[in-house]
Order: sequence, then structure tokens, then C-alpha cells
Amino acid sequence: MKRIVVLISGSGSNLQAIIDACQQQRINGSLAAVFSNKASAYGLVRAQEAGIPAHALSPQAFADREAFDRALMAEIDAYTPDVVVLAGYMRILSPAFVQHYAGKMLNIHPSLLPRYPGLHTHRQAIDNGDEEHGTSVHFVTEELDGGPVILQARVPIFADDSEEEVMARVQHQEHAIYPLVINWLVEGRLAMRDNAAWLDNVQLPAQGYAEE
Ligand code: NHR
Ligand code: GAR
Repeated sequence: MKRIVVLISGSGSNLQAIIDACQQQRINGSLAAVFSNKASAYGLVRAQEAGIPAHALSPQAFADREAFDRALMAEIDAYTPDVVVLAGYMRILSPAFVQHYAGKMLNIHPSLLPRYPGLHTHRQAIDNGDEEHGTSVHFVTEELDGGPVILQARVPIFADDSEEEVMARVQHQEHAIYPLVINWLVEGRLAMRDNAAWLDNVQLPAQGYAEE
């Protein structure tokens, strides 16, 4: 069974979708551990309730980003993961960390990349009058939210939508697509080569796998 480690910072609703998918064998892997950079993250409670080792590592205990990432890496590697999943992890990762898990680490970002890398994506989409928003699963590279896109899901933005409504619509899609892509990686169907994503040895276009 392939081993998955998940990194979180917050509520962990995507983590919950991954836990459920493992239990229902929609992901053919097991969750080895969950790590958070925030001790108060509710996702740690979700992990504990599912019987998964859950750890918080406080950045304040380390001299700099590199030292924190080295410690995190050592704790993660103790679980010998095959796949590392960022699920609402809100801390930028150092180049050494990213290189160590290259081709094995995924992120889900709440925008239709390459639009809106970084933070506050829902607000930006609304303020720009976009009629469409969404979420992207991508390989993690040193370029923030810049790694090859694997799969996107789109949602409409309606005229009077609040940020919360758009966020909820996006998260509903995230909970559907992230387990699917994680399972592709776990089953060895997905790879990163030449700064592109490949599914079943076919190079995916820049916007990721296109349905139909
Ligand atoms: N690290 C690398 N190297 N590459 C990526 O693609 C990464 C990454 C770390 C996290 C998630 C990302 C997102 O999906 C992610 C992708 C945090 C920030 C950020 O600015 C930006 C993007 C993402 C996550 N973080 C601030 C920092 O200084 C702190 C913000 C906060 O704590 O609220 O780390 O959007
Ligand atoms: C998700 O919507 C994810 O796309 C986003 O945070 C949310 C986490 O929710 N990620 C980022 O913004 C990363 N910078 P969750 O903790 O309930 O899964």
C-alpha cells in the first residue's frame, strides 16, 4: 500500500475528503501522517479521529524557513511517504524541501491557474468581475503555484455572490477532484517530466487534463 503524508494549516476539509476516499478505497493508499504548521488547525482533530498520527510543528521554534523545513522534512521522512499532499498548507516551502519531494508532491490551489497565484484568490476573482472561478491541482515546484497543472474544476460566479459563497462552491469541487488526482499519483499513472504533467505517458496541456 502506497503511503501518503498530508500537510495542512487549517480546517482540513480537503484532508477529510482524502480520509473518506482512502476509507472507501477511491484512493488505493493509506494515510501515514498529517502535519500542521499551526497547532490549532482543526484538521489535526480530523486526523486523530481517523486514527492517523497528527503532528504540529511551530515555525517560531526555528531560526528561519530553511531550518523549519529541514525539521519538517526529517519528521515526514520518518513515515517513508510515497506521496506528499498539500491541503490548505499556507507556508511557502524552501527550494530544498521542494526538490526533495519533486514529482511526489501535489497542491490544490483555489483558482484557475495561471490566474491568481498566491493568496485571496476568491476576492480577486469577484473584484475583477470574473464570471468563472475554480481550483487547480498541480505538482509543487519552486515557483509558487507555478508547477504543472494536472486537473482543474470550474465554477460560476453569480452577480451578488459573497466571497464565502464562491469559496464554498470552489471547495465543493476541490473535495471531488483532489482524491481523484491523488489516486492517479498513488497508482503510478501520473508523473512530472520536462516541467509538464504526464498522465498514462501522455503529456497534459497547460490547463491540465481536459474532460470529454
Ligand atoms: N511552496 C512552493 N515552493 N511552491 C508552491 O507551489 C507552494 C508552496 C507552498 C504552499 C500552497 C499555496 C496556495 O495554494 C503552496 C504552494 C501560502 C502562500 C503564502 O504566501 C502562498 C501560496 C500558497 C501557500 N504564505 C505566506 C508565507 O510567507 C504566509 C501566509 C499566511 O500564513 O497566511 O509563507 O495558495
Ligand atoms: C482550500 O480551498 C485550498 O484550495 C486553499 O485553502 C483551502 C483549505 O481548506 N489553499 C490555499 O489557499 C493554499 N494557499 P481546508 O483546510 O478546509 O482543506
